[in-house]
Amino acid sequence: MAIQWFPGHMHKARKEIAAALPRVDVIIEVLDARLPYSSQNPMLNELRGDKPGLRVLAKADLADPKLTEIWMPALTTDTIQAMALTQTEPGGAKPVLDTLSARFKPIPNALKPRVAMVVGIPNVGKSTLINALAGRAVAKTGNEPAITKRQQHVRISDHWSLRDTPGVLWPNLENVQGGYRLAAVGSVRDTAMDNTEVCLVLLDYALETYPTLLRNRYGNDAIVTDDSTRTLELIGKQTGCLGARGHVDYDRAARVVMQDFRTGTLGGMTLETPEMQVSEEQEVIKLRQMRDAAKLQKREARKARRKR
Ligand SMILES: Nc1nc2c(ncn2[C@@H]2O[C@H](COP(=O)(O)OP(=O)(O)O)[C@@H](O)[C@H]2O)c(=O)[nH]1
Ligand SMILES: [Mg+2]
Repeated sequence: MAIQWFPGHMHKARKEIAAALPRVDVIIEVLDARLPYSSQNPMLNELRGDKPGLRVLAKADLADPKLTEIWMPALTTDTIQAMALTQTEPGGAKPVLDTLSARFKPIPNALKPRVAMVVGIPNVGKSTLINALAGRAVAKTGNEPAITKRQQHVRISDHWSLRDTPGVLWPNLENVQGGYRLAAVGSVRDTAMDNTEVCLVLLDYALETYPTLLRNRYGNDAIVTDDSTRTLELIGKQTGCLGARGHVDYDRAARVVMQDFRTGTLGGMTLETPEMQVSEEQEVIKLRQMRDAAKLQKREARKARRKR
């Protein structure tokens, strides 16, 4: 399901969205309620200008409702409205249509309906939303970017139509910690990350933020709040993930924990807070500056060598 992004993909996706935007009245940006920050596309804010937008936090049923509340104002701007959705419930997408109708009065005697476009990273719930709004299965399945030459529109109400192909964008990959969280929810695949590593990052956070959810699932004795490796080992024993000579198979144990997390079996968890976003963004800026400084130094050294 997850796809890997290469510069060529990103360039193409960016060009497609930019080309479509002039004919779009509202951008519906689908985010993962568990990752309201890392599931954003780093380029979209620049592309959208002051075009009106809706930010839909999908998979709200898998997130922590308290944090979803906290995130709402942080995701809202003068032109962007935020809402949380559980699309697996019948009528789960209705608030989107209601908001579109409430926010944009119909144009009297309009010949054409207004157009909305759904965008977001892979696996976040775009197709589910498009199909729910259309009232039937219209969205192309799979995560391949659009290959249709002509944009197909579907009516979703008297005054609105929707592109039936979502704009597939890449997530925020510059922040390493965010990359692990995207892997934990299953939205990116990185061959350099193994299950155990991803799971330990998830467990570090969950042990600090949601220890009770872990205790409820795996038993009090399996949870060692200051040691995620030990906790994973105990969970492995607890759930029978054993390999040669009865040693815990960490990879299998990690899969069990991530499966429990992804399906919501552990309970609603949100992996990011607005404070984390601020501090991690500062970290990324610092790293960028260091990288630029190193590049400059190399260039100067090369110049100096050439002069000699
Ligand atoms: N639990 C839950 N699952 C959802 C929700 N929205 C979408 N999904 C599931 O997430 C997966 C990816 O959805 P899809 O619409 O194909 O994502 P896309 O790649 O962005 O088009 C599917 O298995 C959906 O059933 C939601 O609100 N809650
Ligand atoms: Mg899709």
